[in-house]
Amino acid sequence: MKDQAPQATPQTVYLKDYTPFGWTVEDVHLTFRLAPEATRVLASIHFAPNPAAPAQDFFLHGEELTLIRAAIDGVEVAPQMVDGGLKVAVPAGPFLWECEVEIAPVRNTALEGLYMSNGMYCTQCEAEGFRKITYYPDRPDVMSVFTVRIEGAEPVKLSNGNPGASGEGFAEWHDPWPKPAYLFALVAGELVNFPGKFVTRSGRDVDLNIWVRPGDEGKCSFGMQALKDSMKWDEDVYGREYDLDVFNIVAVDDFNMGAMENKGLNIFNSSCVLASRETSTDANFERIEAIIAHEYFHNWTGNRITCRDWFQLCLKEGLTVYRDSQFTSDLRSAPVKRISDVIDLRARQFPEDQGPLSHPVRPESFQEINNFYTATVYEKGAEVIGMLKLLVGDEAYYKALDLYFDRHDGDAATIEDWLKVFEDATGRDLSQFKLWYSQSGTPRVKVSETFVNGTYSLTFTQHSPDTPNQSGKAPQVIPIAVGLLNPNGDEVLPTTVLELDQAEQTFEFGGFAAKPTSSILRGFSAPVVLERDTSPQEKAFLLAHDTDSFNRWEANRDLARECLVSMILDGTGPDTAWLDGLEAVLRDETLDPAYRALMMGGPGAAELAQILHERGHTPDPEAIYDAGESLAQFKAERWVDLLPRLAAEAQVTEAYAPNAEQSGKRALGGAVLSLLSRLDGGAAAKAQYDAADNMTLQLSALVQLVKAGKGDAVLAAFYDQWRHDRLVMDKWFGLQISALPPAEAVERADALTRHADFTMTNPNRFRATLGALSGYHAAFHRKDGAGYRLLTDKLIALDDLNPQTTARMCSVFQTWKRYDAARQALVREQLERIKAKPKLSRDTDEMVSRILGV
Ligand code: B3K
Ligand code: ZN
Repeated sequence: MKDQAPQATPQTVYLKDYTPFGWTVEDVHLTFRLAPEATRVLASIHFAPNPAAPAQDFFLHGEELTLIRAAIDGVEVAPQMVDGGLKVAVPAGPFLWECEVEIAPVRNTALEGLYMSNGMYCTQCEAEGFRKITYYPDRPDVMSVFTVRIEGAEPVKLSNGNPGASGEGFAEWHDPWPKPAYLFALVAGELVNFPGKFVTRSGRDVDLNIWVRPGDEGKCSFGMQALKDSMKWDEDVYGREYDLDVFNIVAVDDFNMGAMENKGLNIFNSSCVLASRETSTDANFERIEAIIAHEYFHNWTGNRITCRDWFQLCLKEGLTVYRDSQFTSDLRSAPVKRISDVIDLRARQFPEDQGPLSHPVRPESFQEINNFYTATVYEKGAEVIGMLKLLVGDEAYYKALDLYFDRHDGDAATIEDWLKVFEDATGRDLSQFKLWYSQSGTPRVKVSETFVNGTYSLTFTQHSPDTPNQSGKAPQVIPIAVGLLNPNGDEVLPTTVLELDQAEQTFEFGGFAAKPTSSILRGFSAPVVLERDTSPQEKAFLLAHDTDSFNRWEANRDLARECLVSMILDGTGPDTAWLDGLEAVLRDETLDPAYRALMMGGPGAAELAQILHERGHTPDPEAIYDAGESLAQFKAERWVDLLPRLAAEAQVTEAYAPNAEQSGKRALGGAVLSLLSRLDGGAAAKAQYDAADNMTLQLSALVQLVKAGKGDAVLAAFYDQWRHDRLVMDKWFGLQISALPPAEAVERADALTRHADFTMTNPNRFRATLGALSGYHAAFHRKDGAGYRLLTDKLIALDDLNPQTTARMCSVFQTWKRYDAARQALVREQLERIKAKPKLSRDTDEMVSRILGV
């Protein structure tokens, strides 16, 4: 029997339609006979009727599989091939399903299911990739114990759980923890390991390994330490221990995302685990540490407790992002982490929430679930947990978490289950809070103040604008952290959390001799847009005095934003009062250099475009770019005395370490260098480049040299130095696009896509090149549409190879309606060109349709 399972036709799936699967899976035995063109997968699965489910046909998912043989209780059967899988008549009681399929990993460029990367076999099954490996009920609420046998000549053969027997040409693995199929993993190839050990607090010895291609062993020690730190942190803070004898991490070059939390066998994009001083920047190190922690933390929040269905994705992702942010805050600097997270939220989640792709943290329908691994589900999902913790307090939060782990260990759970543990642990009614999961869009909070007879009042109103498929939203519970300062700058009301739960509400604070100044939404206590009419003097006062480090930074950002907006709209010069206030902060050596580096940054071009649009103006990308350039030039000239002083402070004299302290100094140094290079024609950058013994300094110098028009020789030298290293070459591809003037960047990106080292099949290289273009506001939105056209050409070509990465990158068009009619027409033309592509993938089709609003 040879039957090719057809591709599933697109259909919309709804949260409200959830129905349990009609059978439970008692155990799964899989045998893989590896061959690049023709891998055989033999499955042997015991099913039993699920008494909790309604009657239904026996259906197994399967896509792009060639069925060789199927049998029930040892008798060969001929299943009916249907859309997205197969159906077959089964006995009324328990039965054994056996099936053999053939797949071709070497031809799998979508990087979903079993595929090959540089000769290595690897898998990616979340969300719905397991159905490309064998026929199976590929849904997260079907959990089972897996035993795997891998046959092949590859020296290293890995799967989930603990190792079993192995010998010439085979290796066996057994995972005792029931899991959904999306957590299945297999890796086989010529790999070497960087080993480590961890002893859990109850005394279990765990063998740790980072598996890499020969030659990369020297880039594993940082990741190994991050893993050990994560294991310890989860024990100390959440009381969670690891539960297997081994924990394996594998680095893979071709991967659609950062990493994947498969049980006991995490698979990582090599860019998110390999690190060395020479090849990785400080930012790379910090990201690697956070991603290793994130995937490790999923062992409890995701694996031991998983999701009932994919609508509940934020249950594991929002919580795990929240946990990894806590980890980074504890290991590094909490204020710097908070500010960085908010910058990221505003850059990635706000545009999503305020545009055609807006969806609730728990979406209610989808066509392709891979399109919903979004900043809303992840980052806003984490913000929702942060708000919950603020509302119930730390002690109640950890009590609720203990209850969650006790009550739901081994479950496929829902947001209702999650909120119920908080209700049970605290006695609070969370029905209104639950709106954060179902209402999309960014709430807008307006605040006004009065001061009468010593009583200071703050009146808040909240409003959530309409979003696709949602209008007339109800007021949400919004925790607003507030502090008050007296005219001397002393704090007269320490941070207090106000609970805004009505459309309009007033809070009073009595007993003041003089009108205090309020610091509102401290620590960015809720993911909202705060609208407040305040004077520049009041902002300057907060910049000088606020005791909340986030709001001090925020005051500066607001002043920078207003300065840039008037430069863009009115052609005024920079606000010198603000710059003097900022200079005083920058000169304050008691402040962390990393914090001061953040103060030196302002709102980016895309954020300014959004603000202009909100205020009823049509953003002009060229004017935004020019204002940014002239402000930077003005700062450089005004701070001619300050810059050398800061540069001296930023010097690191000890041996390189990617810790918070040193990285903060180098971040400050980088910000200073970008201004200095405007004055010295790149001389300091050249000196830094020549002396650099680490990638952070080498790269920041190279960027400035390219900006100063002195990059060509250095770019060539950099290429010769690093052409053997794919991850460093990704930086080389990206930086020369983003550091060139907008007029040259599109042509450079185009030329780079024809470079011998460019490849469409490696997502990192594609993202490094086309992502640099689409992230460069003035270049991407060039008036002649060249940026839109180049990206579209490449997306159309990529869709046949890798739908997931194509669809994800389409989201750069989500803001198109902010721009002028001519630009909108140019974008529409490109979106329609993608829509018209023959055999457009389900992933890309859904994204483009949503962006177009059709
Ligand atoms: N859970 C994976 C993401 C899977 C994405 C599938 N398109 C990594 C993570 O969030 O940890
Ligand atoms: Zn995750």
